[in-house]
Amino acid sequence: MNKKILVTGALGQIGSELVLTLRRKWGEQQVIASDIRMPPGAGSFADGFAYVDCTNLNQLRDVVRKHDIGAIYHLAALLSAVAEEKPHVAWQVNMDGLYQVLEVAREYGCAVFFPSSIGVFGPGTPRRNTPQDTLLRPTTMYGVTKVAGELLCDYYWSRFGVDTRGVRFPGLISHGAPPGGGTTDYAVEMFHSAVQHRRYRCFLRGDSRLDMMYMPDAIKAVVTLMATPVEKLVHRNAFNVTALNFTPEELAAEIRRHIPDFEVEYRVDPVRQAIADTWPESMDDRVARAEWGWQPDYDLATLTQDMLDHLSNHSTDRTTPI
Ligand code: NAD
Ligand code: AKB
Repeated sequence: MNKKILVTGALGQIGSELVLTLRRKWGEQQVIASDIRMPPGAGSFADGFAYVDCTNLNQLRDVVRKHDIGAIYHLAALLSAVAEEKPHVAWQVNMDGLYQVLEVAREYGCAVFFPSSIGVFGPGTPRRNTPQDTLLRPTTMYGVTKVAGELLCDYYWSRFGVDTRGVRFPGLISHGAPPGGGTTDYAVEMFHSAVQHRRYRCFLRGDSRLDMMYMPDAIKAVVTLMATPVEKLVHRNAFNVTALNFTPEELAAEIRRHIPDFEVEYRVDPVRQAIADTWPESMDDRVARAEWGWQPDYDLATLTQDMLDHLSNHSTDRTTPI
């Protein structure tokens, strides 16, 4: 590969792991990480890092021209809970940002990866076995920007031939960079709190079942989809992908198999609970499996074991005990 890759929002939960994988695959010099935060200290992120605000067309153009970028993995966004707190900012970052990225991709012939979300679904969508092609009427600003984003990516492909691709991720669980303010963040927090404090105060009801995925599977999905020959893709920008689903009570029970005295208190946040209540319990991802061979590796038991192994070995206190 001669042309380089640009990752926007690269210091976030997904980007901080995706950049490392892409650099291992394509070479250190081939991947430019960018964000509106600066990377902490020296290290692999500080090399090959560019400050890029995705809402700034000139900054995007400059970095794409300077580094001869051939593909943009556009991860910069506000997540569901933060987007409900700041809907105007969410529109600017999630919609204006994507629009500028697509414009630059059109001008410079770049491919684009755009991560959509289970946030595209709403109260009218079937919550179990949620189909690939179904009603998309979300009730959150996050969901509105994700539905519009999927459509905009489709449009740039059909109208301008920009090679846009994307998936609808469920909640992602990882032990690296902390999640950025979503509804499914409870699952990540629960692991950290279990290891550090043996107790956790959960902001969702104990029986709130949601689709989830471990980060290594999410990274595998991105890399596999982007490597798929274009003629195999029909859906392009909005593939349902999932790996597992569980409730907070079920996750706590699985953690208790390793930490028997772990306790959870449920104190519901009505805003995030209302969001969770409109999201799928289990998506149907057969289209992704058929079109590009999607297949997750982790189930709840293997994810839990791996998370606890990592967190026990590198304990950092980033959570507040109840
Ligand atoms: P995150 O919140 O952890 O990271 C987002 C990054 O974007 C942050 O580092 C932030 O500094 C940066 N950013 C914010 N505004 C910016 C701007 N104007 N210009 C450039 N950078 C900016 O998010 P994430 O979890 O890594 O998610 C990445 C993408 O994947 C988002 O589009 C998100 O909606 C999507 N997604 C994530 C999940 C999940 O569970 N993490 C699930 C579904 C979809
Ligand atoms: C969020 O909760 O906002 C994200 C997502 C599922 O899109 N984790």
